[in-house]
Amino acid sequence: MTSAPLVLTIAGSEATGGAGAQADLRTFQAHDVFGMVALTCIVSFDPKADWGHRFVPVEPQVISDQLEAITTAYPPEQLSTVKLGMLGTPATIETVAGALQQRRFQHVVVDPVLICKGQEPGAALDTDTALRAKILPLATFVTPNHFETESLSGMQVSTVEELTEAARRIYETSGAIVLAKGGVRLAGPDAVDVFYDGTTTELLTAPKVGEVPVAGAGCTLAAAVAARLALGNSPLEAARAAKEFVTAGITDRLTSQAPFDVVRQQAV
Ligand code: PXL
Repeated sequence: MTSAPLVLTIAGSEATGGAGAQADLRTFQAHDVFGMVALTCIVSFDPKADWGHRFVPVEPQVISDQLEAITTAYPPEQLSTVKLGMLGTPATIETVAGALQQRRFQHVVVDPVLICKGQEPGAALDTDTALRAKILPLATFVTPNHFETESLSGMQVSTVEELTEAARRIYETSGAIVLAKGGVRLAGPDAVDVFYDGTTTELLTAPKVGEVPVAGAGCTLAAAVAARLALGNSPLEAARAAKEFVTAGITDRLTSQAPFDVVRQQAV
């Protein structure tokens, strides 16, 4: 028997493997934690339509079934960390929130994926509302990107000072530790993310690797935070290590016939 920690991701499949559950599992493996997936949706890019998202949600009952199997197989003392990625519909959010209320996890790392190209704007708004109301209150750690940070904080963010203020606001409303990602969206030579846990504010900074966002970076960062927490790191240590991990993966990114590069996770 080995005692490698366990981590669950509740996330979607992105068929080409750049983002979603595939990126999460590779990240878990790179950290030598044992990963498992409850699949929420299947995204298939459409090369005939500018690589837009074709999005198919998994039936709520099937999501519940997966979570039942996982949480019954692995009791809380064995599986205490969960990462949430794309949920995609209000029905999925309802199902996942219900399951997380029944089975409490010590660490609930939420990547608050708010919009998915190819979804109806109306549906995305419903999803956004449901995510705020039902998932954020259950989060212990949240990793919003620039767009999500603006949306969740209700403020415009174009400087590191504003990103810091926005991270504090999200902490105040959610109670979750925040790692707000400026990424390539803020001007300047560095990709700056802000960590805030109610007392400590820390800027995590790395030189930008190009100016174009790389697919799977958000999934990988949140999954690396989850893996590190499962390994017993403090939230701040987890954030620092996750930033290094994703920066290395962006540097070593994979190109393809698709119009975006993807993060390539490397063993730590
Ligand atoms: O990176 C956000 C994301 C998360 N999960 C899935 C996705 C995407 C973006 O394409 O497809 C399944």
